[in-house]
Amino acid sequence: MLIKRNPNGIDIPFASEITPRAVFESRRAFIQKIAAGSIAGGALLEMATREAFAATSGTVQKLAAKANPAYVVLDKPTSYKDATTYNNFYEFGTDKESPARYAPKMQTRPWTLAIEGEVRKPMTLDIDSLLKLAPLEERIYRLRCVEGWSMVIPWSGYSLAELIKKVEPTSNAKYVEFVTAEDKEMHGLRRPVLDWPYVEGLRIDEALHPLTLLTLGMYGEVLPNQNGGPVRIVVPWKYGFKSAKSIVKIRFVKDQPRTAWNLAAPREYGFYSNVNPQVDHPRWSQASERRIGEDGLFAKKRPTLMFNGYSQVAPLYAGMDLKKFF
Ligand SMILES: Nc1nc2c(c(=O)[nH]1)N[C@H]1C(S)=C(S)[C@@H](COP(=O)(O)O)O[C@H]1N2
Ligand SMILES: [Mo]
Repeated sequence: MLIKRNPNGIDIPFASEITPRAVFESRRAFIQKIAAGSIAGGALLEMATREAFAATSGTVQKLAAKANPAYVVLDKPTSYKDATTYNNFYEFGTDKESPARYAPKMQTRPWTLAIEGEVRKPMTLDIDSLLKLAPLEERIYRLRCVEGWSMVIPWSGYSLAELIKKVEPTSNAKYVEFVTAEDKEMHGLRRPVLDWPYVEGLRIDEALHPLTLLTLGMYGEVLPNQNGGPVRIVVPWKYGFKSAKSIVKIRFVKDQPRTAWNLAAPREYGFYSNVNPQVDHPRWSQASERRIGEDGLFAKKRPTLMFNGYSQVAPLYAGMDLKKFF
């Protein structure tokens, strides 16, 4: 996001993976069956998730989560390898490869998440309590980075609303702020790239929307640190940077919180940052995107969808000028 790039926002592609032929064939058969109407509902979901899981690490701790068909996009999931080696996590360095190299060294146990501010029941929860707070669901979401690329990731977690209910926000709680850890392994903190710690925020109704996911895992396993382990937020209708990684604090506040990217470049990154193909970034178009894994020389870009395709959130912004509140 700081790096100068061409107007389409394409950065240097990493070594792309070629889909093995067998996977490709089975996917084609799968899609033909969907088209013919011979697969539906649960079976469809099960196949989609099995495919997503085909290439996990195999070494990371498994995490049981029940697929929630209401929150599954049918786009082909990004390979586990791409999702865990092409990351934005500036605390570990500003290039795409550094998070995978350095983040695994961060200690994620013990880890606590403090929930405070305008709530009747402030609490500090460790990862085991977070894992038990509500049933873990598997959801396959699109993630659209403001830089112009996207992925499709099967996350495990539950609606942030489940946690919000437990702490009982007061009527003063109009916004929610998320604060990322400052860890000794985060060498990026030594450089003033952003005003550390990384902070993000949502309006309370956005935070309460069932799509907003408190995330503890992906691909059926514990969340890798480079993807925001042990706990992060995922807000799929907003640009990726709204989905703060490795959080240690959630604060309920009265006034719109400061956010790291808005502080760094207010003209480029607004508080809302809803995915919107009609509102260009000042330095590049947001009309289309490059899906990671489809980035061969001749791969076509995909059109970017309003709210990243999550049109159910539109009522949250009824009557708002989304060019002004970008
Ligand atoms: N703390 C923190 N959270 C962060 C970032 C970051 O640099 N620091 N990068 C964001 C950006 S720009 C994106 S696109 C997503 C990427 O998530 P992923 O690596 O799991 O795909 O994380 C977001 N969360
Ligand atoms: Mo991003």
